[in-house]
Amino acid sequence: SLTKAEKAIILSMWGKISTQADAIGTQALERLFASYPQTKTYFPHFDLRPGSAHLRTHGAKVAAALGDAVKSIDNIAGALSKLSEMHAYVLRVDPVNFKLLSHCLLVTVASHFPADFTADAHTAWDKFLSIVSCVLTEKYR
Ligand code: ZNH
Repeated sequence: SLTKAEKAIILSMWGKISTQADAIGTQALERLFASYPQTKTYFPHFDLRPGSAHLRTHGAKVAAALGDAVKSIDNIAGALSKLSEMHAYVLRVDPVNFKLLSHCLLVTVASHFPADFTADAHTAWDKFLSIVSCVLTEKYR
């Protein structure tokens, strides 16, 4: 779990990220589909060209869910429980894909905030995103 110092890093960086969260979510998805095109198979009903309305709407939703997790950093499982059921029972996304999206989110945050993205910040974000991914995949059977 996250240390006090790691939580402080996430909270303080989210303060900056939140002003452009939609763009960051969208860019992370663009990286996901460009670098790992197999992930596109979950979105056959979307226009996945960079900057499409679908990408921007979905990017904003993913970012909002991360914001909910940040706001409830001591109870991420509680904050994302509905979303967890949806990913397990309805969407059935293979858990390997969460590592790919987490990586793309990490790279996107790093590219937007290079000065903040120290080794400690890298560790904190990596741990935070893996907790979020665990929560979203824990109901799979
Ligand atoms: Zn997911 C959906 C989040 C991952 C796929 N998602 C979704 C949503 C959200 C999310 C918020 C919306 C919901 C509603 O509407 O209610 N995700 C998320 C997060 C994450 C994720 C936070 C991590 C981090 N996903 C994921 C992955 C994948 C996915 C990895 C694959 C690849 N999702 C998905 C889909 C959907 C979703 C397919 C549906 C879409 C539509 O709209 O249709």
